[in-house]
Amino acid sequence: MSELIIWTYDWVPEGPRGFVRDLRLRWACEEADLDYEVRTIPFDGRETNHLERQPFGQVPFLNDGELEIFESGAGLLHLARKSDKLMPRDPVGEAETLQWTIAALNSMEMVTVPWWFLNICGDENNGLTGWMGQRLDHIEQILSEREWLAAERFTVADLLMADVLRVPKVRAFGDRPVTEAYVARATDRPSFKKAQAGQIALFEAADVKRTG
Ligand SMILES: N[C@@H](CCC(=O)N[C@@H](CS)C(=O)NCC(=O)O)C(=O)O
Repeated sequence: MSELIIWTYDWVPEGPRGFVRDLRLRWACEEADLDYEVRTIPFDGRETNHLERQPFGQVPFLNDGELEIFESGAGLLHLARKSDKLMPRDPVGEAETLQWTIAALNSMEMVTVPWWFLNICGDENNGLTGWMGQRLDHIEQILSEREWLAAERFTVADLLMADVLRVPKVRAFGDRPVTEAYVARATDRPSFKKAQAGQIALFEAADVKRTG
């Protein structure tokens, strides 16, 4: 049995397949050659059926032996401590990786997710549009000067930033070729493809069970 267990829903509708955040943890384990299992909790009743494991009723969460951890960012940093493939061990490389990991969550995703949500709700005057454009312009500039965000190589910070930026509506928001190439570079990695295929296969198999 693997020590590392990644938890996700047992099924999701087609739309989010390939984007559910357990993919971040799968991708990290694939990058770092860490052995892991995926287990599921019921999608139906998700608001309350696992609050003792994820206080907001969301996924993913992670077990590492006796240790339990929720929030995909926390899970990623936990995994990054196990392998220098995800985070360098020198103080400068590590600090750069940490800062860009937090930036992906707290400067980028904290804008992209609310913007995306208003967008899919059909808000024609999405008040976050200017803010969203500024953030994406900044990252376009940063990426025009470097291939990867930290330590001059792929790290967990890129895994997270690319996962935030690869959302189709975010990708389609304006023409930013450098960011587009960055997302393509990251998602072209075999570890991403394997992680994504694994997630999609799980949810497809669940379709069969749901429909009998
Ligand atoms: N900040 C959380 C967000 C988790 C999250 O949004 N999970 C989605 C799936 S990708 C979810 O569980 N959505 C169901 C819900 O919010 O009810 C993390 O990064 O782990």
